[in-house]
Amino acid sequence: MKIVFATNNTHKLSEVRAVLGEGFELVTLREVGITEDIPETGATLDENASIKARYVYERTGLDCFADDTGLEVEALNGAPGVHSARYATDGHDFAANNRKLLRELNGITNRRARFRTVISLIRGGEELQVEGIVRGTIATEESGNEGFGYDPLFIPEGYDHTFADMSADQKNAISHRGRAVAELGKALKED
Ligand code: ITT
Repeated sequence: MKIVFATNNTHKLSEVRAVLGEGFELVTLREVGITEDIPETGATLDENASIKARYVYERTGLDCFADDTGLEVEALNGAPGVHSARYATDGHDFAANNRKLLRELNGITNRRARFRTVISLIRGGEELQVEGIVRGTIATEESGNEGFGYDPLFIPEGYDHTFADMSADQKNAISHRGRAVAELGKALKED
């Protein structure tokens, strides 16, 4: 089954490919001729996932899906949340974002956080949303070289090491995106 995944993030693409598995041919934005950044103007993850998926559908008419993900930190009232990509700077500077998060949590003992992924799927013009959540805590220093973004600081519940210390398969088995994509896979297989 051919479907466009509306992302410019190559880490996401390989995670989603691994979870969806055989049977789905993921087509990239570049492959359908969309090279510009899709404006993410929504106030929530749900709105942004929808905006990205609709942008692609309106231009291509193809079945497609988009995800929007945020890290929600309890002691920071849910920040960085929908602003996760541009927390410290205007660009996607993962290292600067992680430094800022550590600064903001300096001296704070409540380190509870969660990653939330919302996926908007548009199929035959009909839109459907699924979600995946993983709870955990923010470490006091970075650890690990795998994954991307906030992975070196996020310790999932029930583990004593970060997502960046895990293999891609281990992260996918328990992660926000892994869970959301598993739901997406079910929805795609249903009809
Ligand atoms: P696209 O919009 O092109 O898909 P993006 O990197 O902007 O890519 P998001 O808006 O969904 O993706 O994610 C916002 C930020 O949240 C992202 O830049 C990372 O810093 C962080 N993030 C997302 N998923 C993550 C994950 O699985 N592990 C760690 N950090 C993640």
